[in-house]
Amino acid sequence: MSTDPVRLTARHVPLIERYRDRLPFAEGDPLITLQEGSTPLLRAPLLSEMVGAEVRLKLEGANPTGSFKDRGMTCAVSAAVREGAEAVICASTGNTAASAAAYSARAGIRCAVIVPEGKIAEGKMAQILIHGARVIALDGNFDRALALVRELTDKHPIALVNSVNEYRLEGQKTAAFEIVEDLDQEPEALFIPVGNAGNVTAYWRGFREIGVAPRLFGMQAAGAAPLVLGHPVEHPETVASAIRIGNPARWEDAMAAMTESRGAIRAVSDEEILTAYRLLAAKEGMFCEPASAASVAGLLKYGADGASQVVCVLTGRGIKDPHTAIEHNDGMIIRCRAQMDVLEEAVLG
Ligand code: AN7
Repeated sequence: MSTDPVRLTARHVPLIERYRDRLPFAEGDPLITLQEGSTPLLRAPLLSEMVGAEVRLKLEGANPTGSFKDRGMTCAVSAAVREGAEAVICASTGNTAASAAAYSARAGIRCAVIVPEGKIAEGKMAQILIHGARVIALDGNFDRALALVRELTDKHPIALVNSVNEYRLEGQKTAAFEIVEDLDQEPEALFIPVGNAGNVTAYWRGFREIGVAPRLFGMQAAGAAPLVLGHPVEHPETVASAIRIGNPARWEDAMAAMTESRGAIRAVSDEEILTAYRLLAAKEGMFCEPASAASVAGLLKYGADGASQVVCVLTGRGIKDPHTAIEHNDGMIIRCRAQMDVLEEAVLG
C-alpha cells in the first residue's frame, strides 16, 4: 500500500512524469513541477453549430499559473536546476514571466523578468510580483526586451527561459499528445494564436512525433501580424497584449509548421478578437484572455475549411486581464438603493 494519502491518477501526474519517454529527462533528475498539463478538452456546442464542425476547446488556462507556458516552464526550470543555475530570466508579454516566477519560486532560485512597461495585463503583473520575481519594466516593446535579454544571457550565467530555449518547446509539445489521446478521431484542424511563434512550432513537433498531421491555422492580431505581412512590425499594437509581438523568434519554424501541415497564418482584427472573447464567455461559459480568443476569432472569420474535427487552443485564463473584461462585456451593473421596490425593479425590470 502506498504511504502517500493522495491517490494519483494519470491526470494528476506532473507533465514530465506523464511523458517522460518523450522528454529529455531521466528518472532521478530534479523535477520542478506544479502539476501542470493534463488540461481539459471541452466541447463547444454553440461554436460547433455556428461553423458546422465538431469544435473543442483545449483549456490551457487550467494550468497552475493560468496559461500554457507552464508546460514549457516545468521543463526549462527543471533543466536549469539540473545544470546548477541559480537564476532564470525572460522577456515577456506577461504569461511567460508569471510562469517563470512561479516555477523559480518553487525551485528556490532567483527570477528576473523584462516586460514592456505598462503593456502587460494586471493579473499577470500581480502573479509575477507575488512570486517574488524582479520586474524590469522596459521602456521598449517585447521584441526589444527579447533582443536585450538574449545579449545579456550571452554575457552572464543566467538561464534564459524564453521559447528560444529548446526545453520550452519540448514541454509545450505535450499538449498535442493530450489532444490526440482525448479525441476518438484525429483532429483535422487546430486553430491557435501566434505571438512569438513558439507554441505553434511545439504543437507541430508534438503531432509529428506521434504521426498525426492536422492542419495548423495560426492567428495573429491584425496590428501585430508580421508573419501574415511577411516582414517585422516595428510598432505592434493590439488589445491582445499577450501577442503584441512584431518580430517572432520562431519565425521560420512556425512558417514551416503551417506550410507542412497545409494550414495557414492569418490575421484577425481587435474587434473580431473581442467579439469571439465575449461570445466564448457569454455563450460557452468559458472566460479566456483576449489573445486566446484570437484562435476562435479565426475559426469564425475563416471557417473550418472542410474539417469536421476542430480544436481551438485557449492559451490563457480570462482573469489574468480583468481590465479588458470590464471594458468589453455584455453584462451590466445596476446601482440599487437597499429597498425592496427598487430592488424588484432592478432585478425584474
Ligand atoms: C495567452 O508571455 O510571448 O506564439 O512572453 O501569453 O508561443 O508566443 C506570450 C504568448 C498566445 C502566443 N496566448 O504564444 C509571453 C508570450 C497567450 C500568450 C501566446 C502567448 P507564442
